[in-house]
Amino acid sequence: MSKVSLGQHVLVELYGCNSELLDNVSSIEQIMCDAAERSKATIINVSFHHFSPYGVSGVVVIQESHLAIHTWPEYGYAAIDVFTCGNTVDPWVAYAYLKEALQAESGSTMELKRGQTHLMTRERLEENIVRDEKSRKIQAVYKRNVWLTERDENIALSLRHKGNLLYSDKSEYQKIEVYDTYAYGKVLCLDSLIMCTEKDEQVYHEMMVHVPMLCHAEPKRVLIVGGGDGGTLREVLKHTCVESVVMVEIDAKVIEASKKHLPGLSKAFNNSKLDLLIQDAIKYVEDCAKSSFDVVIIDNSDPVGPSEGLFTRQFYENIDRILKEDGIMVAQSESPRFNTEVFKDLYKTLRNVFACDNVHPYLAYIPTYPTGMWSFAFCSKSGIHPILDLSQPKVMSFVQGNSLNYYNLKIHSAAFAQPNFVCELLG
Ligand code: SPD
Repeated sequence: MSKVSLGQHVLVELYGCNSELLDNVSSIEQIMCDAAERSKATIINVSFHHFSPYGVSGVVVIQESHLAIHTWPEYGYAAIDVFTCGNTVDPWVAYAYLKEALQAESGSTMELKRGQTHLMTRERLEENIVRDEKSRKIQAVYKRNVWLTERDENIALSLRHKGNLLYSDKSEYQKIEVYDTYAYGKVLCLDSLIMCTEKDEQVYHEMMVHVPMLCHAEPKRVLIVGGGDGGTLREVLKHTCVESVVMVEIDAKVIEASKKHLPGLSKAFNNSKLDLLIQDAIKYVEDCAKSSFDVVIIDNSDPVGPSEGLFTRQFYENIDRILKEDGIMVAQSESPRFNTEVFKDLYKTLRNVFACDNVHPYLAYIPTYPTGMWSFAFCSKSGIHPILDLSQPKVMSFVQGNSLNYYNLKIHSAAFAQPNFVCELLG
């Protein structure tokens, strides 16, 4: 008896693939769609995710079943399955193409016959009533469904993006990418971690800058550590009393990516008050003269890779030294919910350096950062209090004169209110 099946399911193992390709969600999506089309399948929908730190998973739903992939860039390995029904689609064409496109050194396959007809009996089911011929046709136009996912082992945040990366490069410090997402506009990622999105970057940058700048009597000289996207600089320059800004960013490619794709953030880079230094801020603050700045803003990335050294006691001792007597420093201090240990350690360090009473944590709500709850550390050298010493008329006139997205007088005070669990973390 000849054995006929409803479908062919080819399980594919590809070894020694190009790791960079395996970690690029847009390329993987494109290659999988090309494989489907070459094997004469009709694509219905696609859904692809990138995971941090690395790896891509995705599926191409075809009228004749599906193609799916899971990649392990760190092993150069891809697990793929090509499931086709009927006899118009050839899964072996897809296999040959995928092996070549992913630059696999070796591949192996296993074929399963799915739905063996001699083991089943066919029932007659009523067909759905269709009113016209048009509605019978399956739409050949599919919607790209590609996702950027930032996650650790327990929590993930995904943003759907338009498919092709706008910018993708590797510097000697990190991987830099810009995605175009549907909900949050363009997104800058460093080593697959979201740094800012066009839609909610104002929250971060306004809170990071206006809180210390408006607490200081007259900030004339400002230092920005990091901040390569330009958002912090843009906000600092809204304060007309500023005479000069030194910005020390380690990675010129972050600035390049922002200038190319995030004009709303990077528009202040050609301001004549700016002295832009591409160098390691740790070294810069070590060499910098005592009492050089009124305000220092630490706009660093998370404490992995190039930013690790910006969370140490030695670094903050230097910041303390280079601040003037009435100087103020603000540092982004991660999420108390997500980066709990880093948060606790950082505040311990800051309290040792600036004295406990001179360190004031404050919060803001940034949906695209892990947990949405983000914190900043306000540290003053001479004991300036961020609420008691604030000139309310000054804040109101600043807010009135600048069309801000998030910051205002009430937010300023409210931001320093701590939920109980944060108070506990801080001891
Ligand atoms: N996980 C997000 C940490 C963001 C810290 N800095 C962002 C830079 C924006 N200028």
